[in-house]
Amino acid sequence: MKTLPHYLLAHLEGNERQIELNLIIADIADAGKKIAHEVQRSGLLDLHGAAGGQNVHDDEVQKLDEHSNSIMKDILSANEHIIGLASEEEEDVVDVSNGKDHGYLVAFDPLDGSSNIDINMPVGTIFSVLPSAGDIKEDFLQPAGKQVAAGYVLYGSSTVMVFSLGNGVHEFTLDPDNGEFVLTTENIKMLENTGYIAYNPYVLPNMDPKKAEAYRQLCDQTARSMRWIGAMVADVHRTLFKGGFFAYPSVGKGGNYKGKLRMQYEAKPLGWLVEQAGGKAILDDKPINDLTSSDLHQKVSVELGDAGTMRLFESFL
Ligand code: P6P
Repeated sequence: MKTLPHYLLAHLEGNERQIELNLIIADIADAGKKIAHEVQRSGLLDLHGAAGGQNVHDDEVQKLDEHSNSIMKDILSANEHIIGLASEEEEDVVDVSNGKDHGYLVAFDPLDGSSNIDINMPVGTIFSVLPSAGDIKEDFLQPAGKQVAAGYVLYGSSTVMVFSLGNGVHEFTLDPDNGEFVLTTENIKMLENTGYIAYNPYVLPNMDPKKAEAYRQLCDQTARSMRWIGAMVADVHRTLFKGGFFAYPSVGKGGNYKGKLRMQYEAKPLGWLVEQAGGKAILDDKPINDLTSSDLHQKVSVELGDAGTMRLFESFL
């Protein structure tokens, strides 16, 4: 079976940019291995629970959020091709350009779904890679379609890394015996009109009534089971492999609806990845690829899924 280094070398295409991107993917894989090691032992190392503080979203930061964020920052800031970092756990961009006027930007959620940690449910690291000509703050806000790579590392019953460099979506599984990521699924293509429905039913009364009705009709018309893991990275992984629908709509009172999911390092990378696998993603009710971010920590609504299920859903809007 092909290891990740073997796969990356075999797909170099001989151009400089591919080499740089492959080195970034290799570093993210290394960070994922370190985070996986901590996640597996979190209950033994007193890494459960809150770190005592809030992030920019006023979410309570878990100890493992902080730890994972440090691992990602330490490894990625040492990569000569990366000039800027953005993280759910960092209020502002982290300039690691060292005077270079071009390179790549990596936005990441170091540990998505961290409220699952203490109950041993899946969590994951999500990443998005964008090109930059030096205006780091501005270049992070580029549309999803400008991403040159995106993916995640999912810490579940096994640790898997799923990503695309724009030429197909591939899954690598961490072999605990030798510490290598091994190619386990190449060119993932989403099954259509099948799979599970995933959204938090609690939000229905607090969302746009027309969209709530579309959610209800999708459930009634498809009569499919519902799954809600509480970690977007895990729900999207299941949707990639089984087909289906994942959503987190804007919610609020009195028509003042606001998104919950983070555009930069949840919705943009995972939505783009779903589209790379033949699915469809709508962020803030717009097609994903042309949508720029308003700010680094913008929150949006997300509806994504296999192409057939999304066609049916959109017919109800
Ligand atoms: P709720 C995790 O905090 C997250 O941002 C997504 O990964 C997940 O899908 C969602 O929030 C869960 O939200 O309201 O069901 O806890």
